[in-house]
Amino acid sequence: MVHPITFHDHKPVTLNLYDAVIRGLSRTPKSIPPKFFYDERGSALFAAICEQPEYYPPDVEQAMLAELAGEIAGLTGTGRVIFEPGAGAAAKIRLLLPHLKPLAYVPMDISCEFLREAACNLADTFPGLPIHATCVDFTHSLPLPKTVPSGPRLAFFPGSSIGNFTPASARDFLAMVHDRLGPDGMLLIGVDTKKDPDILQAAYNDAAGVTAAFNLNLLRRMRDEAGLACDPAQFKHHAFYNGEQGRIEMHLVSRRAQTLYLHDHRFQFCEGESLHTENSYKYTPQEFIDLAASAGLELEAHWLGREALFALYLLRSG
Ligand code: AVJ
Repeated sequence: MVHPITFHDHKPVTLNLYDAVIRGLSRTPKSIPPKFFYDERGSALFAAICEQPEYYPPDVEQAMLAELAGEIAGLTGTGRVIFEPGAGAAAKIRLLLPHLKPLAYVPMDISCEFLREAACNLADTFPGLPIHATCVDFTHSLPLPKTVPSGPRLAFFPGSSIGNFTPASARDFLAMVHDRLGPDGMLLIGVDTKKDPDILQAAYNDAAGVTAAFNLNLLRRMRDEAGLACDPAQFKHHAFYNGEQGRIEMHLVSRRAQTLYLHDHRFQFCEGESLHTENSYKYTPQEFIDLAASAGLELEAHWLGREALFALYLLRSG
């Protein structure tokens, strides 16, 4: 069967990791953007995190999407062009496709081979759906291929990926989405809620250690792809809820004083010093509705999942 897939590679990462390592390790405190988690192995590890019992978001969100798909389609109508920044395995869109009957689907992801695989698998289940897989760093741009048909657009941004941005950059990102939506556009976005810190804490410290492996994979990548001389075993995973900032923070903490070398650069770590790898902001419904409004997106509807663990918002570009 001929699959109607086109693939557009904007070469998102290879050029940037080396620079990001040098810049990130030179800063105080040391930090590196979470998008570098997602090489093929990192994307697979993230998929494994989503299977962990402590990591509730995928479960709760998928149950919501399955239950609400018809209602959502009633509000969006059918025949839109759907684009999904950070589509990953493109699992969640499957729940919506039979109801939303889009003109085309544009999955966007930084992990090219992972994206290619996901697009092929999707095409097997939904033959006849035009898929325009776009490999891109969505924090920089949201390029829709020229071959995408014209029609009203729907952005789909599930999984609380928005939580990786600081609130100020989240607003900039939402404004960029707003821009891409054009007239009559809509955004369906999944956002993690504020809740009992113990539940949050457990979600990022699963007993099987998959989140720790995901975090430590970044060091392996910095070593193998950027050439940083380091031993991942000399760092440990640390994740906690920062209540003042309303965010989970993930860090890689140095087990001892050590110096890491990269060509002419040297980076010193004290014992216990951390490399900050991720923020995951949590929002009350009112906080998120206000944030969306500040980017010009008006609330159409919103829903809370089981025990208010997760929220879905349908917004209009207005
Ligand atoms: C993909 C950003 C939503 O913040 O929960 C999961 C990534 N990191 N466990 C999140 C993640 C550690 C995830 N997001």
